[in-house]
Amino acid sequence: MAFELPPLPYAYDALEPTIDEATMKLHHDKHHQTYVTNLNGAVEKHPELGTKTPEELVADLGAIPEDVRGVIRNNGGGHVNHTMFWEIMTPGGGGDPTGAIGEQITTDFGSFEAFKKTFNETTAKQFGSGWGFLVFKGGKLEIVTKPNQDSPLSDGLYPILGNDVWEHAYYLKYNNRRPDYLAAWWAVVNWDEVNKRFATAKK
Ligand code: MN3
Repeated sequence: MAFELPPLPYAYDALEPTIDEATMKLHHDKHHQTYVTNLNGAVEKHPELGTKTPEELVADLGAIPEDVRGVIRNNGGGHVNHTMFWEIMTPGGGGDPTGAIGEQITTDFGSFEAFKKTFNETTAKQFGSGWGFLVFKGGKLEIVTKPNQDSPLSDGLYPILGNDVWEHAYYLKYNNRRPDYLAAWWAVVNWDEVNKRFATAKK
């Protein structure tokens, strides 16, 4: 197998009460596993793709053979997005953003509160399944939404953080209340990891 499901970096119940154990189990073990399985299925047809990282595959979809391009867009994207998602959360996370990302958020949005409001409102409006991402474009932070499992990497932009608004990410606990999930999610954000990703985005 070219690609493997990374283990969750904490226990399934570690993000309670923000994200419930049952959601984490299904989300990681079933949904993310399916993206990895389908990605491997596509790479089996074109073994040369297995020498690239999932990020490289998603960043250059034009270079992917046409017969598997859609599968890699969806499942390579799903793999990359979820791998980031587990890492940018942590038990005991949340609070105000620290370090360079904290300063940049204040510069570009005025305050953390204003940033959260814009991020939550923008992402709540994503029609159907998708993600809200924070990216760094032209020296400024920008919030973008993407449908399905599309990644900002495909636009040449590195996701600094992202929240999953597929119903599978929140429906068991929050039902149809996507804005409540978005508002609560900040309590588990791992700002150390987000700062590492911001440093990568600036390169
Ligand atoms: Mn998901």
